[in-house]
Amino acid sequence: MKRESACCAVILVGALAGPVMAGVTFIFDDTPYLEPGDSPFDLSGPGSDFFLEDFEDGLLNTPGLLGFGGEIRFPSNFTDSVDADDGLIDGFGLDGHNYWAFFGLGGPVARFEFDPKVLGGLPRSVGVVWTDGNTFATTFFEAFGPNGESLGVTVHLLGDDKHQGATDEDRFLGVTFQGGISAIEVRATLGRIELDHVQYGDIIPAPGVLALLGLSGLLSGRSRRRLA
Ligand SMILES: [Ca+2]
Ligand SMILES: [Ca+2]
Ligand SMILES: [Ca+2]
Ligand SMILES: [Ca+2]
Repeated sequence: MKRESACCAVILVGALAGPVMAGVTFIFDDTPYLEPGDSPFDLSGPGSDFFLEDFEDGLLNTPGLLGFGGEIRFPSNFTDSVDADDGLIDGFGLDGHNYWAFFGLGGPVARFEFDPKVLGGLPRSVGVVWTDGNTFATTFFEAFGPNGESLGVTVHLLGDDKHQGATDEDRFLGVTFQGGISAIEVRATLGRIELDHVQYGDIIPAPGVLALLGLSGLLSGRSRRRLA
């Protein structure tokens, strides 16, 4: 189901864990995300500038994306990729790849940052798919603005007791902000986190980047899509 961003701080399903910056919209769709078509964003339409990192090449390598707190998980009996990535929507993601955040002090933290020098600005729409975690964990999704300021946090109870690639509990976590998003984090209170389909686009030129690199050429790559 496609959804357009609203004008103000709204979370469609779930709960806000604190104040939300004006103009920020958090998006949580409490239905399974099984393929790119389940994204609320226009990932592949004409003029779309979205990038989609699905990790299926074994690399985190879409332009301007940096990952922290985990590593890529390759196909195994416990890998939990987005269902369609192995070529078949069959209720399992064992044969795909994802990003696996380790246990740390206070729980696992997966962080993705967006490089304005590479992107020519910052994405105004960002999402990620949660594919597995501890049954009893509380999960937090936080977004950060152009100066690293928190745009808000949402809290979710997502885990079930299946840890062998089942996909019916996979959920999209997203955010939009017209001022630009510099990073997102997914945290949990227990266990590990498996994530997939980091997606970002609707780039807004960052004034600081323009000043640094100059106007010429920065916007030339806006009409692009990458599936890496
Ligand atoms: Ca599958
Ligand atoms: Ca994948
Ligand atoms: Ca799953
Ligand atoms: Ca990749």
